[in-house]
Amino acid sequence: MVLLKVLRLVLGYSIVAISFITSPRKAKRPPAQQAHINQLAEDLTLYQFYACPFCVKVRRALRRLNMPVATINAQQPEHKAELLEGGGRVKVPCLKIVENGSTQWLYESKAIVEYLEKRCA
Ligand SMILES: N[C@@H](CCC(=O)N[C@@H](CS)C(=O)NCC(=O)O)C(=O)O
Repeated sequence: MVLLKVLRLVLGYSIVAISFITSPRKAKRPPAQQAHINQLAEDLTLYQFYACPFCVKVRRALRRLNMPVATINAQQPEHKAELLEGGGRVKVPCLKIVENGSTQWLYESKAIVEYLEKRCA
């Protein structure tokens, strides 16, 4: 059990390191367009674990799309509780979307990346 945890940590941090070295380029846009994306990003919060490979995938997409979405460490007890209460389970990545007064909790890295790409298109 402990060995599995250590292995998972080593793998997670290796992926973080590789991702850092191979960081994608940020999209470049005219200032007005970027301001629009920045505004869209204010409605979004990414609940994540730093060394989770699926979270790395979403963070890379955010960088590539140049979308400054706030990230929250879901390992901290108060944020873990928010995620459980709002989304229904402690699974990351999870994107909290606040739109027109309603809140949606989107799980699954693939669905999150697709949603972000659609919002930036
Ligand atoms: N298919 C999911 C996998 C996400 C996943 O397995 N996340 C792990 C952390 S790396 C987790 O939150 N596990 C807790 C759980 O599934 O309850 C995705 O692509 O987002």
